[in-house]
Amino acid sequence: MKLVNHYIISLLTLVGSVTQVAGQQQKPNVVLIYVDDLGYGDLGSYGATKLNTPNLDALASEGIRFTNGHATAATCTPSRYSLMTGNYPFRQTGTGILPGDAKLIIPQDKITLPKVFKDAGYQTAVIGKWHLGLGDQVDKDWNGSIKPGPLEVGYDYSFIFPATADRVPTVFLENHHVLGVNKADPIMVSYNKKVGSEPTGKENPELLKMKNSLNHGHDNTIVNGIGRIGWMSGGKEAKWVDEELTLTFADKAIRFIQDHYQKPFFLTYNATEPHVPRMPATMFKGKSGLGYRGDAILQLDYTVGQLVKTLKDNKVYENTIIIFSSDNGPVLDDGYDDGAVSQLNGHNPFGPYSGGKYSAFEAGTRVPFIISWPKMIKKGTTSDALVCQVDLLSSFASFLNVKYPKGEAVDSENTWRSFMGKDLVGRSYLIKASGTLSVLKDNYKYIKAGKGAKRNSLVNIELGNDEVDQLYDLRTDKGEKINIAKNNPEKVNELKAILEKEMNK
Ligand code: NG6
Ligand code: CA
Repeated sequence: MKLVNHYIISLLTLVGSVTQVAGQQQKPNVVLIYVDDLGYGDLGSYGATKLNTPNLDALASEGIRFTNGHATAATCTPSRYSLMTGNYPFRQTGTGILPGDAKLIIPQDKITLPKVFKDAGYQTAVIGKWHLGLGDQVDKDWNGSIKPGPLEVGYDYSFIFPATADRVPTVFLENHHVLGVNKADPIMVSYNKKVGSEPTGKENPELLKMKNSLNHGHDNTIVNGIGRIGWMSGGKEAKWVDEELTLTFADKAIRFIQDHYQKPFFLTYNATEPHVPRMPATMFKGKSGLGYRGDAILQLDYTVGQLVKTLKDNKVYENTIIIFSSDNGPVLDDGYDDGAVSQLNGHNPFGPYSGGKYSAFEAGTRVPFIISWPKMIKKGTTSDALVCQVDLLSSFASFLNVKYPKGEAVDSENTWRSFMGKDLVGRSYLIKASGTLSVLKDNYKYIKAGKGAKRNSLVNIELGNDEVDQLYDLRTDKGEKINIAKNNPEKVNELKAILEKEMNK
């Protein structure tokens, strides 16, 4: 008997070690943490001194921190469109900031970032903000099955809100359905006219717990004491409470990891911080001393810590690639009186750059960009390589040996070696879209001449537009203050030609 037991024990040990070896050879998990409106200067690892972001700084010190990492646009929808499709947003019309009732803008028959992982056998999920439209038309029944959406473009599981936290409907969707739908209290949504009889910020400003800032929108239906963009009625049990948003998303993400860590997974975690309305959980309110914007960043940092802890607890951290970036640069007053300006206290979300969200200047699109993979990436690397979110698709396709048709994801370059810190140059050039288009190459920045407003005074941001062509040398002029186009016609022509070639592709 003893001998048999011994035999069984050795057999078990053997089986254990075999699975362990197999586990080590397993493809890495990938967690993409894609945040909303976080600026280049918002993290300690990028120079912030008035805010503590220990968990995000730890990611940077355990991996690689890019100083020249970009979104393709200075607002949400176009940047997310690029991340998902591998195409610049100007290749498809209708990729600007979407209303909350928009239809899906991601083609279902083309390669997407999650499809790359799915094709490679990964389990895929998206949790958090979506803002890429849902359904095949604007007019849809929010109380029924809503598709196409994330599940039709590559995700096996989704737990999202449709657009932005300041747009109705303020509800969660799990896969095809709104959570908490009650047929007796149907949800109605409109972006044209008021629906139902719920109070609006315009008619009942006395009901607001956070005021809209002067002359800004956000004065339609009030939900949870906050005026939103768009009108909504019904769905009393379905409406979220802003203070619970992130804790809900984090809980879903943690569960997803716990339930799927035994096989490779790709998790997109689309955090809503620090986008407006900034209304963090009670435990973060007032903690940063910088108003709710700062508190929201602390909440984000805490959540990232929870995700990392879950990976570590389940012993998959070492072989998980964590990618952290933001969809566009920072803005302080984006329409609510939330203390972002009055309690800034010397914090500088823009870093050394000009502009911000909505702007063609660097702060619009140059964002924190961190990749960690403890097993493979050298700790504490800083890279100045020109990298962009649009390249994740092609780079992972190449790494995972996934093929897709030639005419798809045309702007996505395989920059895997740069992402891994092995190549410090990156792309040869990058096109960026805000109101106008710009080209970044060898630290030269060309901004196409255009008629757009120079400044958005509501949000207090320079938009980077000018009637004349602009050229900046970012090595000596990060703030894009001295236009050297006139004295450098050859450089201007070179970058202009690149832009024209790309636009006619
Ligand atoms: C703007 C909103 C802003 C924000 C933005 C989209 C007003 C005055 N401003 O129109 O608050 O929602 O759209 O942000 O309503 S993004 O990060 O999703 O692109
Ligand atoms: Ca955004």
